[in-house]
Amino acid sequence: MKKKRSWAEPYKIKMVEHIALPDYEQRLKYIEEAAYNTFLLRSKDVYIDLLTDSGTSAMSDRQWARLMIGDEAYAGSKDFYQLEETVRQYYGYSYVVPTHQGRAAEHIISKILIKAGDFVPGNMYFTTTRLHQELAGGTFVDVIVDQAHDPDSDYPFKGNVDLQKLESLILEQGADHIPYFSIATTVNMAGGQPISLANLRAVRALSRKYGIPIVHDMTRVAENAYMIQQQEPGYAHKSIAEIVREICDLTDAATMSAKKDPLVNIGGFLALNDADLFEEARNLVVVYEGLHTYGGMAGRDMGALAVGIEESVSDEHMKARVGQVQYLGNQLLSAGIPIVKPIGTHGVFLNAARFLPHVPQDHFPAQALAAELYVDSAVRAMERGIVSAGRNKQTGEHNYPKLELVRLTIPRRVYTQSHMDVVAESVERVYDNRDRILGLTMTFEPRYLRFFQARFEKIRAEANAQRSARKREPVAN
Ligand code: PM9
Repeated sequence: MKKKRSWAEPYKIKMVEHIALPDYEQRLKYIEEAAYNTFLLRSKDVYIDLLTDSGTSAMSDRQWARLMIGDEAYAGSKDFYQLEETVRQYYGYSYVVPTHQGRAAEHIISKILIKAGDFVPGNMYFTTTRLHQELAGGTFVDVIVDQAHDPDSDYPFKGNVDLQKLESLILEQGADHIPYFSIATTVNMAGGQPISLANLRAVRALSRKYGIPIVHDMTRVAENAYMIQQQEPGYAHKSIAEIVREICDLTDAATMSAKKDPLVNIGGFLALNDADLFEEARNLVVVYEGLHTYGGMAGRDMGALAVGIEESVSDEHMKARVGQVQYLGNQLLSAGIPIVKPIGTHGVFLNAARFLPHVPQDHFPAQALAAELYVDSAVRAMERGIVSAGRNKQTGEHNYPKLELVRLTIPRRVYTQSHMDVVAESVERVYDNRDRILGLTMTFEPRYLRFFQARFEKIRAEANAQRSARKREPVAN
Protein backbone atom coordinates (compact mmCIF):
# COMPACT_ATOMS: atom_id res chain seq x y z
CA MET A 1 0.00 0.00 0.00
CA LYS A 2 1.28 3.46 -0.88
CA LYS A 3 2.30 5.37 2.26
CA LYS A 4 0.85 8.85 2.74
CA ARG A 5 3.41 11.64 2.30
CA SER A 6 2.34 14.93 3.89
CA TRP A 7 3.80 18.30 3.04
CA ALA A 8 4.51 21.12 5.48
CA GLU A 9 5.11 24.86 5.54
CA PRO A 10 8.55 25.94 4.23
CA TYR A 11 9.44 27.77 7.46
CA LYS A 12 9.74 27.27 11.20
CA ILE A 13 8.49 29.59 13.93
CA LYS A 14 11.05 31.84 15.67
CA MET A 15 8.87 34.19 17.71
CA VAL A 16 5.35 33.77 19.11
CA GLU A 17 2.59 36.16 20.11
CA HIS A 18 0.16 34.95 22.75
CA ILE A 19 -3.54 34.87 22.07
CA ALA A 20 -6.39 34.25 24.48
CA LEU A 21 -9.97 33.04 24.23
CA PRO A 22 -12.39 35.31 26.12
CA ASP A 23 -15.20 33.43 27.85
CA TYR A 24 -18.74 33.25 26.51
CA GLU A 25 -20.14 36.11 28.63
CA GLN A 26 -17.27 38.35 27.60
CA ARG A 27 -17.75 37.53 23.94
CA LEU A 28 -21.43 38.43 24.15
CA LYS A 29 -20.51 41.74 25.79
CA TYR A 30 -17.73 42.57 23.33
CA ILE A 31 -19.80 41.93 20.23
CA GLU A 32 -22.67 44.00 21.61
CA GLU A 33 -20.23 46.83 22.41
CA ALA A 34 -18.89 46.51 18.86
CA ALA A 35 -22.48 46.93 17.60
CA TYR A 36 -22.26 43.57 15.79
CA ASN A 37 -19.54 44.88 13.49
CA THR A 38 -16.37 42.79 13.71
CA PHE A 39 -14.31 45.81 12.57
CA LEU A 40 -15.25 47.49 15.85
CA LEU A 41 -13.93 44.70 18.08
CA ARG A 42 -10.60 45.15 19.84
CA SER A 43 -8.02 42.67 18.63
CA LYS A 44 -7.10 41.73 22.21
CA ASP A 45 -10.61 40.24 22.45
CA VAL A 46 -10.13 38.09 19.36
CA TYR A 47 -8.79 34.53 19.51
CA ILE A 48 -8.17 33.72 15.83
CA ASP A 49 -8.24 36.79 13.64
CA LEU A 50 -9.51 36.07 10.14
CA LEU A 51 -10.83 39.58 9.53
CA THR A 52 -8.40 40.19 6.71
CA ASP A 53 -5.15 39.11 5.09
CA SER A 54 -4.26 42.79 4.75
CA GLY A 55 -1.16 43.85 6.68
CA THR A 56 -1.51 40.82 8.94
CA SER A 57 1.22 38.60 7.50
CA ALA A 58 4.24 37.43 9.48
CA MET A 59 7.42 38.92 8.04
CA SER A 60 10.45 36.68 7.54
CA ASP A 61 13.76 37.05 9.39
CA ARG A 62 15.17 38.52 6.16
CA GLN A 63 12.47 41.18 6.14
CA TRP A 64 13.01 42.02 9.82
CA ALA A 65 16.75 42.27 9.19
CA ARG A 66 16.06 44.73 6.36
CA LEU A 67 14.18 47.02 8.77
CA MET A 68 17.40 47.56 10.72
CA ILE A 69 19.28 48.95 7.75
CA GLY A 70 16.50 51.15 6.40
CA ASP A 71 17.57 54.48 4.94
CA GLU A 72 15.27 57.14 6.40
CA ALA A 73 16.48 60.01 4.24
CA TYR A 74 13.64 62.34 3.30
CA ALA A 75 14.71 62.27 -0.34
CA GLY A 76 16.40 59.60 -2.44
CA SER A 77 16.37 56.75 0.09
CA LYS A 78 18.35 53.72 -1.10
CA ASP A 79 15.34 51.62 -0.15
CA PHE A 80 13.25 53.41 -2.75
CA TYR A 81 15.75 52.54 -5.46
CA GLN A 82 15.84 48.96 -4.24
CA LEU A 83 12.04 48.81 -4.37
CA GLU A 84 12.01 50.31 -7.86
CA GLU A 85 14.56 47.77 -9.06
CA THR A 86 12.60 44.88 -7.49
CA VAL A 87 9.31 46.02 -9.06
CA ARG A 88 11.05 46.22 -12.45
CA GLN A 89 12.61 42.80 -12.00
CA TYR A 90 9.56 40.85 -10.80
CA TYR A 91 6.64 42.80 -12.23
CA GLY A 92 8.25 44.52 -15.21
CA TYR A 93 6.67 47.97 -14.77
CA SER A 94 9.06 50.83 -15.58
CA TYR A 95 8.12 53.42 -12.97
CA VAL A 96 7.10 53.19 -9.31
CA VAL A 97 5.29 55.71 -7.11
CA PRO A 98 5.25 54.47 -3.50
CA THR A 99 2.09 55.04 -1.43
CA HIS A 100 1.08 54.23 2.14
CA GLN A 101 -1.28 51.50 0.89
CA GLY A 102 -3.34 50.38 -2.09
CA ARG A 103 -6.21 52.85 -1.92
CA ALA A 104 -3.81 55.80 -2.15
CA ALA A 105 -2.54 54.43 -5.46
CA GLU A 106 -6.18 53.98 -6.56
CA HIS A 107 -6.89 57.58 -5.61
CA ILE A 108 -4.02 58.92 -7.71
CA ILE A 109 -4.66 56.86 -10.85
CA SER A 110 -8.45 57.54 -10.69
CA LYS A 111 -7.83 61.26 -10.32
CA ILE A 112 -5.50 61.32 -13.31
CA LEU A 113 -7.40 59.12 -15.75
CA ILE A 114 -11.13 59.43 -14.98
CA LYS A 115 -13.28 62.41 -15.99
CA ALA A 116 -16.89 63.06 -14.98
CA GLY A 117 -19.32 60.86 -16.90
CA ASP A 118 -16.78 58.12 -17.68
CA PHE A 119 -17.45 54.40 -17.28
CA VAL A 120 -14.88 52.03 -15.80
CA PRO A 121 -15.42 48.35 -16.61
CA GLY A 122 -13.90 45.79 -14.28
CA ASN A 123 -13.93 42.14 -13.23
CA MET A 124 -16.20 42.80 -10.23
CA TYR A 125 -15.93 45.77 -7.94
CA PHE A 126 -13.65 46.17 -4.98
CA THR A 127 -14.88 48.55 -2.28
CA THR A 128 -12.03 51.08 -2.21
CA THR A 129 -11.30 50.80 -5.94
CA ARG A 130 -14.90 51.57 -6.92
CA LEU A 131 -15.19 54.39 -4.41
CA HIS A 132 -12.16 56.19 -5.87
CA GLN A 133 -13.51 55.67 -9.38
CA GLU A 134 -16.83 57.19 -8.27
CA LEU A 135 -15.23 60.07 -6.38
CA ALA A 136 -13.36 60.92 -9.60
CA GLY A 137 -16.71 61.12 -11.45
CA GLY A 138 -16.79 57.66 -13.01
CA THR A 139 -19.31 54.82 -12.89
CA PHE A 140 -18.05 51.30 -12.33
CA VAL A 141 -19.50 48.65 -14.66
CA ASP A 142 -19.19 44.98 -13.73
CA VAL A 143 -18.11 42.91 -16.75
CA ILE A 144 -17.07 39.75 -14.95
CA VAL A 145 -18.36 36.36 -16.17
CA ASP A 146 -21.79 35.39 -14.77
CA GLN A 147 -20.31 32.35 -12.99
CA ALA A 148 -18.53 34.74 -10.59
CA HIS A 149 -21.91 35.70 -9.12
CA ASP A 150 -22.89 32.07 -8.53
CA PRO A 151 -21.27 30.72 -5.35
CA ASP A 152 -22.05 27.14 -6.37
CA SER A 153 -20.43 27.28 -9.80
CA ASP A 154 -17.19 25.28 -9.98
CA TYR A 155 -15.86 27.33 -12.90
CA PRO A 156 -12.09 27.48 -12.32
CA PHE A 157 -11.52 31.03 -13.58
CA LYS A 158 -14.33 33.03 -12.04
CA GLY A 159 -12.15 36.15 -12.28
CA ASN A 160 -12.48 36.12 -16.08
CA VAL A 161 -13.95 39.03 -17.97
CA ASP A 162 -17.04 38.42 -20.08
CA LEU A 163 -15.64 39.74 -23.36
CA GLN A 164 -19.07 40.37 -24.83
CA LYS A 165 -20.15 42.47 -21.88
CA LEU A 166 -16.92 44.44 -22.18
CA GLU A 167 -17.16 45.04 -25.92
CA SER A 168 -20.88 45.95 -25.71
CA LEU A 169 -20.05 48.60 -23.13
CA ILE A 170 -17.34 50.06 -25.37
CA LEU A 171 -19.75 50.16 -28.33
CA GLU A 172 -22.57 51.66 -26.24
CA GLN A 173 -20.58 54.36 -24.45
CA GLY A 174 -17.75 54.94 -26.93
CA ALA A 175 -14.06 54.28 -26.25
CA ASP A 176 -13.56 57.97 -25.37
CA HIS A 177 -15.71 57.52 -22.26
CA ILE A 178 -13.79 54.50 -21.02
CA PRO A 179 -10.51 55.66 -19.49
CA TYR A 180 -9.27 52.15 -18.68
CA PHE A 181 -10.20 48.56 -17.92
CA SER A 182 -9.89 47.81 -14.20
CA ILE A 183 -8.61 44.25 -13.95
CA ALA A 184 -7.92 42.54 -10.64
CA THR A 185 -5.78 39.47 -9.96
CA THR A 186 -7.34 37.66 -8.01
CA VAL A 187 -10.94 38.88 -7.58
CA ASN A 188 -11.46 39.46 -3.89
CA MET A 189 -15.24 40.01 -3.78
CA ALA A 190 -15.92 36.90 -5.89
CA GLY A 191 -14.17 34.78 -3.27
CA GLY A 192 -10.49 35.15 -4.20
CA GLN A 193 -11.00 33.82 -7.74
CA PRO A 194 -8.35 33.95 -10.47
CA ILE A 195 -8.44 35.28 -14.03
CA SER A 196 -6.81 33.05 -16.67
CA LEU A 197 -4.01 34.19 -18.92
CA ALA A 198 -6.05 33.20 -21.98
CA ASN A 199 -8.80 35.57 -20.85
CA LEU A 200 -6.39 38.35 -19.98
CA ARG A 201 -4.83 38.03 -23.44
CA ALA A 202 -8.28 38.41 -24.99
CA VAL A 203 -8.93 41.50 -22.81
CA ARG A 204 -5.58 42.83 -24.03
CA ALA A 205 -6.67 42.33 -27.63
CA LEU A 206 -9.77 44.49 -26.95
CA SER A 207 -7.62 47.06 -25.17
CA ARG A 208 -5.40 47.32 -28.26
CA LYS A 209 -8.34 47.33 -30.69
CA TYR A 210 -9.98 50.29 -28.94
CA GLY A 211 -6.88 52.03 -27.59
CA ILE A 212 -7.98 51.66 -23.94
CA PRO A 213 -5.28 50.87 -21.34
CA ILE A 214 -5.50 48.20 -18.66
CA VAL A 215 -4.98 49.21 -15.02
CA HIS A 216 -4.14 46.09 -13.06
CA ASP A 217 -5.10 45.69 -9.40
CA MET A 218 -2.14 43.45 -8.65
CA THR A 219 -2.82 43.08 -4.93
CA ARG A 220 -2.83 39.27 -5.09
CA VAL A 221 -1.13 38.66 -8.44
CA ALA A 222 1.17 35.89 -7.17
CA GLU A 223 -1.83 33.99 -5.78
CA ASN A 224 -3.51 34.35 -9.15
CA ALA A 225 -0.35 33.08 -10.84
CA TYR A 226 -0.36 30.02 -8.56
CA MET A 227 -3.90 29.15 -9.68
CA ILE A 228 -2.86 29.55 -13.32
CA GLN A 229 0.08 27.23 -12.70
CA GLN A 230 -2.23 24.66 -11.09
CA GLN A 231 -5.14 24.89 -13.51
CA GLU A 232 -4.46 26.55 -16.83
CA PRO A 233 -3.29 24.26 -19.65
CA GLY A 234 0.33 24.94 -20.59
CA TYR A 235 1.44 26.53 -17.29
CA ALA A 236 2.17 23.55 -15.03
CA HIS A 237 5.90 23.79 -15.71
CA LYS A 238 6.23 27.56 -15.45
CA SER A 239 7.28 29.17 -12.18
CA ILE A 240 5.01 31.58 -10.34
CA ALA A 241 7.59 34.30 -10.99
CA GLU A 242 7.36 33.68 -14.74
CA ILE A 243 3.57 33.69 -14.71
CA VAL A 244 3.43 36.87 -12.61
CA ARG A 245 5.62 38.56 -15.18
CA GLU A 246 3.45 37.35 -18.05
CA ILE A 247 0.34 38.78 -16.35
CA CYS A 248 1.92 42.16 -15.67
CA ASP A 249 3.31 42.40 -19.21
CA LEU A 250 -0.26 42.32 -20.54
CA THR A 251 -1.19 45.46 -18.63
CA ASP A 252 -0.20 49.14 -18.69
CA ALA A 253 -0.25 50.24 -15.06
CA ALA A 254 -0.91 48.72 -11.66
CA THR A 255 -2.08 49.56 -8.18
CA MET A 256 -0.66 47.44 -5.39
CA SER A 257 -1.72 46.98 -1.80
CA ALA A 258 1.58 45.56 -0.58
CA LYS A 259 -0.17 44.47 2.63
CA LYS A 260 -1.32 41.29 0.87
CA ASP A 261 0.85 39.28 -1.58
CA PRO A 262 4.14 41.06 -0.73
CA LEU A 263 4.08 40.15 2.96
CA VAL A 264 4.42 43.54 4.64
CA ASN A 265 2.33 45.18 7.32
CA ILE A 266 1.97 48.51 5.51
CA GLY A 267 2.71 49.86 2.06
CA GLY A 268 1.67 50.01 -1.55
CA PHE A 269 2.52 51.60 -4.87
CA LEU A 270 1.35 52.74 -8.24
CA ALA A 271 3.38 51.22 -11.08
CA LEU A 272 3.36 52.67 -14.58
CA ASN A 273 4.90 52.21 -18.01
CA ASP A 274 3.98 55.58 -19.48
CA ALA A 275 6.51 58.34 -18.73
CA ASP A 276 3.98 61.21 -18.91
CA LEU A 277 1.53 59.49 -16.60
CA PHE A 278 4.38 58.80 -14.22
CA GLU A 279 5.29 62.50 -14.13
CA GLU A 280 1.70 63.38 -13.26
CA ALA A 281 1.45 60.66 -10.62
CA ARG A 282 4.68 61.57 -8.94
CA ASN A 283 3.54 65.16 -8.82
CA LEU A 284 0.20 64.19 -7.22
CA VAL A 285 1.82 61.87 -4.69
CA VAL A 286 3.54 64.84 -3.04
CA VAL A 287 0.10 66.42 -2.49
CA TYR A 288 -1.54 63.41 -0.86
CA GLU A 289 1.17 61.10 0.45
CA GLY A 290 4.74 62.39 0.63
CA LEU A 291 7.80 62.91 -1.53
CA HIS A 292 7.96 60.64 -4.59
CA THR A 293 10.81 58.56 -3.16
CA TYR A 294 8.85 57.49 -0.09
CA GLY A 295 5.14 58.12 -0.77
CA GLY A 296 3.59 57.16 2.52
CA MET A 297 6.25 54.68 3.60
CA ALA A 298 9.28 54.70 5.88
CA GLY A 299 12.53 53.75 4.16
CA ARG A 300 12.76 50.54 6.18
CA ASP A 301 9.25 49.53 5.08
CA MET A 302 10.23 49.93 1.42
CA GLY A 303 13.23 47.68 2.12
CA ALA A 304 11.08 45.01 3.77
CA LEU A 305 8.65 45.29 0.85
CA ALA A 306 11.42 44.65 -1.69
CA VAL A 307 12.31 41.44 0.17
CA GLY A 308 8.61 40.51 0.52
CA ILE A 309 8.02 40.79 -3.23
CA GLU A 310 10.84 38.35 -3.85
CA GLU A 311 9.49 35.90 -1.23
CA SER A 312 5.91 36.18 -2.48
CA VAL A 313 6.70 34.69 -5.89
CA SER A 314 8.37 31.60 -4.44
CA ASP A 315 6.59 28.42 -5.54
CA GLU A 316 6.94 26.70 -2.17
CA HIS A 317 5.67 29.74 -0.25
CA MET A 318 2.58 29.92 -2.42
CA LYS A 319 1.90 26.21 -2.22
CA ALA A 320 1.80 26.46 1.58
CA ARG A 321 -0.18 29.72 1.58
CA VAL A 322 -2.96 28.58 -0.74
CA GLY A 323 -2.68 25.03 0.61
CA GLN A 324 -3.68 26.28 4.07
CA VAL A 325 -6.71 28.09 2.67
CA GLN A 326 -7.70 24.93 0.81
CA TYR A 327 -7.21 22.84 3.94
CA LEU A 328 -9.80 24.94 5.77
CA GLY A 329 -12.12 25.07 2.76
CA ASN A 330 -12.06 21.30 2.30
CA GLN A 331 -12.86 20.73 5.99
CA LEU A 332 -15.94 22.92 5.62
CA LEU A 333 -16.99 21.28 2.36
CA SER A 334 -16.75 17.83 3.96
CA ALA A 335 -18.99 19.05 6.78
CA GLY A 336 -21.60 20.19 4.26
CA ILE A 337 -21.17 23.90 4.98
CA PRO A 338 -22.19 26.12 2.07
CA ILE A 339 -19.07 27.95 0.90
CA VAL A 340 -18.08 29.66 -2.34
CA LYS A 341 -16.69 27.20 -4.83
CA PRO A 342 -14.00 26.73 -5.98
CA ILE A 343 -12.04 27.53 -2.80
CA GLY A 344 -10.23 30.83 -3.37
CA THR A 345 -6.67 31.79 -2.61
CA HIS A 346 -6.81 34.17 0.35
CA GLY A 347 -9.79 32.96 2.32
CA VAL A 348 -12.80 30.72 2.57
CA PHE A 349 -16.08 32.50 1.93
CA LEU A 350 -19.20 31.22 3.70
CA ASN A 351 -22.34 31.53 1.62
CA ALA A 352 -24.52 33.33 4.16
CA ALA A 353 -27.53 33.32 1.84
CA ARG A 354 -27.61 29.50 1.99
CA PHE A 355 -26.38 29.33 5.59
CA LEU A 356 -29.23 31.55 6.78
CA PRO A 357 -31.99 31.26 4.17
CA HIS A 358 -34.54 32.51 6.73
CA VAL A 359 -32.80 35.91 7.08
CA PRO A 360 -33.74 38.37 4.31
CA GLN A 361 -30.84 40.20 2.67
CA ASP A 362 -31.84 43.57 4.12
CA HIS A 363 -31.51 42.05 7.59
CA PHE A 364 -27.80 41.63 6.80
CA PRO A 365 -27.36 37.84 7.08
CA ALA A 366 -23.59 37.84 6.51
CA GLN A 367 -23.08 40.57 9.10
CA ALA A 368 -25.18 38.58 11.59
CA LEU A 369 -23.31 35.36 10.81
CA ALA A 370 -19.89 36.96 11.34
CA ALA A 371 -21.08 38.27 14.72
CA GLU A 372 -22.42 34.84 15.67
CA LEU A 373 -19.12 33.16 14.77
CA TYR A 374 -17.35 35.57 17.10
CA VAL A 375 -19.79 34.72 19.90
CA ASP A 376 -19.15 31.01 19.38
CA SER A 377 -15.36 31.02 19.42
CA ALA A 378 -13.88 34.55 19.25
CA VAL A 379 -12.94 33.84 15.64
CA ARG A 380 -13.16 37.14 13.79
CA ALA A 381 -14.39 37.08 10.18
CA MET A 382 -15.89 39.83 8.03
CA GLU A 383 -18.99 40.55 6.02
CA ARG A 384 -18.75 40.65 2.22
CA GLY A 385 -22.36 41.14 1.16
CA ILE A 386 -24.97 43.85 1.18
CA VAL A 387 -23.21 46.00 3.79
CA SER A 388 -19.95 46.00 1.80
CA ALA A 389 -21.85 46.65 -1.44
CA GLY A 390 -23.06 50.05 -0.16
CA ARG A 391 -25.72 52.12 -1.88
CA ASN A 392 -26.47 52.91 -5.48
CA LYS A 393 -25.00 56.35 -6.06
CA GLN A 394 -27.99 57.48 -8.23
CA THR A 395 -30.99 56.04 -6.34
CA GLY A 396 -29.58 55.88 -2.81
CA GLU A 397 -31.00 52.34 -2.43
CA HIS A 398 -28.92 49.48 -1.03
CA ASN A 399 -27.01 47.62 -3.75
CA TYR A 400 -28.23 44.02 -3.49
CA PRO A 401 -25.25 41.83 -4.48
CA LYS A 402 -25.89 38.24 -5.57
CA LEU A 403 -23.10 37.19 -3.22
CA GLU A 404 -23.90 37.46 0.50
CA LEU A 405 -20.72 36.15 2.08
CA VAL A 406 -18.69 35.93 5.26
CA ARG A 407 -14.97 35.89 4.58
CA LEU A 408 -12.63 33.80 6.71
CA THR A 409 -9.44 35.42 5.53
CA ILE A 410 -6.15 33.70 6.23
CA PRO A 411 -3.16 35.87 7.13
CA ARG A 412 0.06 34.63 5.52
CA ARG A 413 2.46 32.52 7.61
CA VAL A 414 0.59 33.31 10.87
CA TYR A 415 -1.67 30.42 11.89
CA THR A 416 -1.21 26.65 12.02
CA GLN A 417 -3.30 23.74 10.88
CA SER A 418 -4.70 23.41 14.44
CA HIS A 419 -6.00 26.96 14.25
CA MET A 420 -7.77 26.00 11.04
CA ASP A 421 -9.31 22.98 12.79
CA VAL A 422 -10.66 25.19 15.58
CA VAL A 423 -12.18 27.55 13.00
CA ALA A 424 -13.79 24.70 11.05
CA GLU A 425 -15.30 23.23 14.22
CA SER A 426 -16.70 26.60 15.21
CA VAL A 427 -18.32 27.16 11.82
CA GLU A 428 -19.86 23.70 12.05
CA ARG A 429 -21.29 24.45 15.51
CA VAL A 430 -22.78 27.72 14.33
CA TYR A 431 -24.22 25.90 11.31
CA ASP A 432 -25.87 23.31 13.57
CA ASN A 433 -27.53 26.14 15.48
CA ARG A 434 -28.27 28.34 12.48
CA ASP A 435 -32.04 28.43 12.97
CA ARG A 436 -31.69 30.62 16.03
CA ILE A 437 -29.68 33.31 14.22
CA LEU A 438 -31.81 36.33 13.42
CA GLY A 439 -30.90 39.31 11.32
CA LEU A 440 -29.77 42.81 12.27
CA THR A 441 -30.93 46.37 11.73
CA MET A 442 -28.43 49.09 10.90
CA THR A 443 -28.50 51.85 13.48
CA PHE A 444 -25.64 53.97 12.14
CA GLU A 445 -24.44 54.20 8.57
CA PRO A 446 -21.32 56.13 7.63
CA ARG A 447 -21.24 57.83 4.25
CA TYR A 448 -18.22 56.08 2.76
CA LEU A 449 -17.22 52.39 2.92
CA ARG A 450 -19.94 51.79 5.47
CA PHE A 451 -18.87 48.23 6.31
CA PHE A 452 -15.90 49.51 8.30
CA GLN A 453 -17.86 51.59 10.82
CA ALA A 454 -21.59 50.78 10.54
CA ARG A 455 -23.38 49.86 13.74
CA PHE A 456 -26.15 47.31 14.16
CA GLU A 457 -28.69 45.96 16.62
CA LYS A 458 -30.13 42.50 16.83
CA ILE A 459 -33.66 42.03 15.54
CA ARG A 460 -35.64 40.78 18.50
CA ALA A 461 -39.00 40.10 16.87
CA GLU A 462 -41.35 38.36 19.28
CA ALA A 463 -42.19 35.51 16.95
CA ASN A 464 -38.56 34.89 16.12
CA ALA A 465 -37.61 35.00 19.78
CA GLN A 466 -40.13 32.26 20.59
CA ARG A 467 -38.99 30.17 17.68
CA SER A 468 -35.40 30.28 18.76
CA ALA A 469 -36.00 29.91 22.52
CA ARG A 470 -35.57 26.16 22.32
CA LYS A 471 -31.97 26.51 21.15
CA ARG A 472 -30.96 29.52 23.19
CA GLU A 473 -28.25 27.73 25.17
CA PRO A 474 -24.66 28.75 24.41
CA VAL A 475 -22.92 26.56 21.85
CA ALA A 476 -19.40 26.83 23.23
CA ASN A 477 -17.38 28.50 25.89
N1 PM9 B 1 -8.32 44.76 0.77
C1 PM9 B 1 -9.13 43.26 2.39
O1 PM9 B 1 -9.32 42.99 3.59
C2 PM9 B 1 -8.41 45.57 3.13
C3 PM9 B 1 -9.46 46.61 3.10
S1 PM9 B 1 -11.12 46.10 2.96
C4 PM9 B 1 -11.38 45.24 4.39
O2 PM9 B 1 -9.37 42.45 1.48
C5 PM9 B 1 -7.94 44.86 -3.42
C6 PM9 B 1 -8.24 43.71 -4.30
C7 PM9 B 1 -7.96 44.73 -2.05
C8 PM9 B 1 -7.69 45.87 -1.23
C9 PM9 B 1 -7.78 45.81 0.17
C10 PM9 B 1 -7.37 47.09 -1.87
C11 PM9 B 1 -7.08 48.31 -1.08
C12 PM9 B 1 -7.36 47.16 -3.22
N2 PM9 B 1 -7.65 46.05 -3.98
O3 PM9 B 1 -6.34 48.26 1.94
O4 PM9 B 1 -5.80 50.36 0.76
O5 PM9 B 1 -8.24 43.55 -1.52
O6 PM9 B 1 -4.05 48.67 1.07
O7 PM9 B 1 -5.85 48.22 -0.50
C13 PM9 B 1 -8.59 44.55 2.05
P1 PM9 B 1 -5.50 48.92 0.91
